Amino acid sequence: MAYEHQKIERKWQKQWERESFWQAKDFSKKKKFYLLVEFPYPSGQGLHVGHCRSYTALDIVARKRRMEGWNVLFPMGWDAFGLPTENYAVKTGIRPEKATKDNTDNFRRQLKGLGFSFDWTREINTTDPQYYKWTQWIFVQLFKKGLAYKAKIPINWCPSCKIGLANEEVVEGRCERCGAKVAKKEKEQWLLKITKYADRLIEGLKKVDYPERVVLLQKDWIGRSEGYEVEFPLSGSKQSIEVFTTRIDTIFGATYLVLSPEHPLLREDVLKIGNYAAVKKYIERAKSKSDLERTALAKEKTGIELQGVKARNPATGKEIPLFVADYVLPGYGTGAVMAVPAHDQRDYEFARRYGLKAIKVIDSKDALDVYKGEGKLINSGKFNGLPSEKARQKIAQWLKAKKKVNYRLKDWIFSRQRYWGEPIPLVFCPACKARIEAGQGGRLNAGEALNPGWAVVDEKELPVKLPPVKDYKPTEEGDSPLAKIKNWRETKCPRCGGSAYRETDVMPNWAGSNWYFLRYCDPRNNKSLADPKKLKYWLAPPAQSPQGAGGVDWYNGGMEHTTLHLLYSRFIYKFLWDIGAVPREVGDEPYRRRTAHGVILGEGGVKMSKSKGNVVNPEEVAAEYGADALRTYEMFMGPFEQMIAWDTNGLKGVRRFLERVWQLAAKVEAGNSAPDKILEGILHRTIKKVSADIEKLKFNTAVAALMVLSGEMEKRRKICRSVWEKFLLILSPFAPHLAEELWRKLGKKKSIFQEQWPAYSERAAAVKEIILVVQVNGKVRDKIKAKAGLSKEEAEKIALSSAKVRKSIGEAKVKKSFFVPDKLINFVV
Ligand code: ANZ
Ligand code: ZN
Repeated sequence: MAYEHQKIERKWQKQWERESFWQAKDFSKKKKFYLLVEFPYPSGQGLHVGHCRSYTALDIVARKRRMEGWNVLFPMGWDAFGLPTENYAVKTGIRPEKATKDNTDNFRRQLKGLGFSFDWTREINTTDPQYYKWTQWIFVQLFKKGLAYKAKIPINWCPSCKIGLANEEVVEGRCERCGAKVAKKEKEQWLLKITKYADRLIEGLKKVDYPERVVLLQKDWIGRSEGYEVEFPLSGSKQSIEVFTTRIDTIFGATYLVLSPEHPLLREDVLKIGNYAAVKKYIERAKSKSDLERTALAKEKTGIELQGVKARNPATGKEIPLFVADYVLPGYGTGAVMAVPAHDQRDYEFARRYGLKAIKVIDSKDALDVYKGEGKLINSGKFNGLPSEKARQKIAQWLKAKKKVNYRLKDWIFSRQRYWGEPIPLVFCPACKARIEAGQGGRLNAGEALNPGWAVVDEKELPVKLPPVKDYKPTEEGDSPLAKIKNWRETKCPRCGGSAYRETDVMPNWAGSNWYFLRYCDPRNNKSLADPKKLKYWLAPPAQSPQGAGGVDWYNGGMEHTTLHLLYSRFIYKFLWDIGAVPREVGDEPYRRRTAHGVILGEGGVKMSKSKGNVVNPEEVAAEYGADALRTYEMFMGPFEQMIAWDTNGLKGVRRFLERVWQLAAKVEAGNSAPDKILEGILHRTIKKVSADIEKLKFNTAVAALMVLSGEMEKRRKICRSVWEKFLLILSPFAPHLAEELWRKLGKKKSIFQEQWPAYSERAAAVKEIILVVQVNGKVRDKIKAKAGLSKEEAEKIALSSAKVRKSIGEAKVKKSFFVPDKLINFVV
């Protein structure tokens, strides 16, 4: 009988769904386990093989956990707000709601066709008003606590499309659609004070189980840096320049100062700069460069001296020149640096180019141009001889410098001037603003005090729904198309009842994915974002959690989301925990364990892309080779965490493996017979390996072990039933449909997924019998069962104990013997 994957797969998918096998049960007495995969953006292209890698991996864990007796939550939903759908609407006029519905229908059908065991009763969609009501509610809480504020900041602006661009729409400094050079434009934006949580976001990393590289990425992104702020007085002026430095121990080597082009002292010519016109021109040019272009180490450093202005180094008392240079950024520290060319690479390059002096102030054994390390001070007056650490304290004390902690992390820009996002639920009232500014505003919450005139929409009026529009294009000034809908924009002030208008910005992509894992715990709640009792059930730390961390038990996703998404959602979660929207007992970290899978590249190792025509469509693969073959292949293709190229030959090999498993069924003995001890030994070692490998994400070696076991079974005429059953059980998470079909062929009434995950026996696993072939002068004389791992001497002894062998040797003398471990011994006589 042929292995007809299509028939089998459809059949079991329907039956599993009918029997609601994968439904998670709130408050079940069983131990709970919450497994989460990053929910997809439902693009028009449909499912990608990369999605399948993540989903198959945790589907395997989910199936195994259920068989181990856990109550498993393994949900799925849609992160459906975003640019592609919106741009499609701009181009075609097709409503984003319609496109989203079509795309999610397609994704759901595709996912079901691959046999993932998601609990579809908990499906969520971030664009559903019943969902984004709570995304807005979270924003309202942030505002009330003073964690949201409006500020003018530069955005990427395409002067030709007249549209603000997201970072991903800027390709090499140009607009992704029209190719025009992107400019910076100042625009009012809402920001969230994630920086207030910076220390806790670092601290919390100690509690969780993340891969080392992810922990480093999180820390890097936050970029905590301890240093000092030091003042450099300007000669002949009362003004001074404040710099931020982590190396105040090098201050005797500071031979010039550098200001960022955006430094407030340069905005107008308050310093009476001799060449102000040239300086101004330089500043203008810097505006068109990105931060990355400005700070890249490889880039040539440019700058211009401020003529007629000098500063005094407070340590040496000497006059030093001032420069403006774009390698100094405005948003970091004080936007000004003391340059130490002997000990800082960028300063060194700049100094060499402009012929500036370098003074070595840290002793180093090597004669380097730039020594970046620490050491004993030289050329530093009374501080000579002190080690860097000590010198920093002493010099700071002497100069009365302020200790300062800086973060690379910036506040999070939380508005977009677009349509397809959650409307920001705020209203602006000019009358209230005037009253507040005159000190007659009455009682204000922290957000109202911080943003005079702005107030939150009454919570009873949430969600603020997206109104239908005719034209999805932003306005000429780059405002959201919502700004064009007068009767939506104009409203009543929630504080005074006067005429006011709504915020027309919407939230960024990340808003809905910040907290979605909470909603899965209670997806239809219309009284709160989720019932605290359910949150407690699903997120409470298990007894064996070492640091008491709770949250999602295991979260897998792409490496590309281990910086921003992880950071943003950890921040929002901590905030929700602080205000009590999440129960205390759960702890303030949302994900107890995080893992990340590698990207799948196209055949030959190039990136998969539509333009290269090398995109593999999982649905087509499943139709031709089977969902089970696709799943098993994606687990077998290589180490889970590594980038790996698609290889159709590999896929075909896995398909052949499954076909051979299918054929093996014919050899299974009808009744229970005494087990073949050697095969049983291999089986138990396989159970042990597969069980452990799944937990360690070593899916490729787990599949390899299954292949070895099936190869052993192939060698036999008959397969003992008990061995076969256990083999099917451990194969079932990988190739669920095939395993279920073969299981039922054994006459089983219950599904294989209602069985228990097999335990392995150390004793059985230890039995490693072999057949020792004994030859005399190359002729086989006997085959003896023996323990594996014999030494040559032991093998000789066993061989010579055989009567057949002794007879064949007779009176002759053994000249020498050859030994192949675990296989053969040959006597030469
Ligand atoms: C003098 C010095 C000597 C420095 C030396 C470094 C090494 P992190 O560690 O990233 O915090 N810096 C300060 N503000 C800057 C800005 N706005 N743009 C560019 N660079 C800036 O880096 C802190 C160091 O980066 C500071 O310490 C300052 O240079 C520079 F041997 O001061 B340092
Ligand atoms: Zn008002």
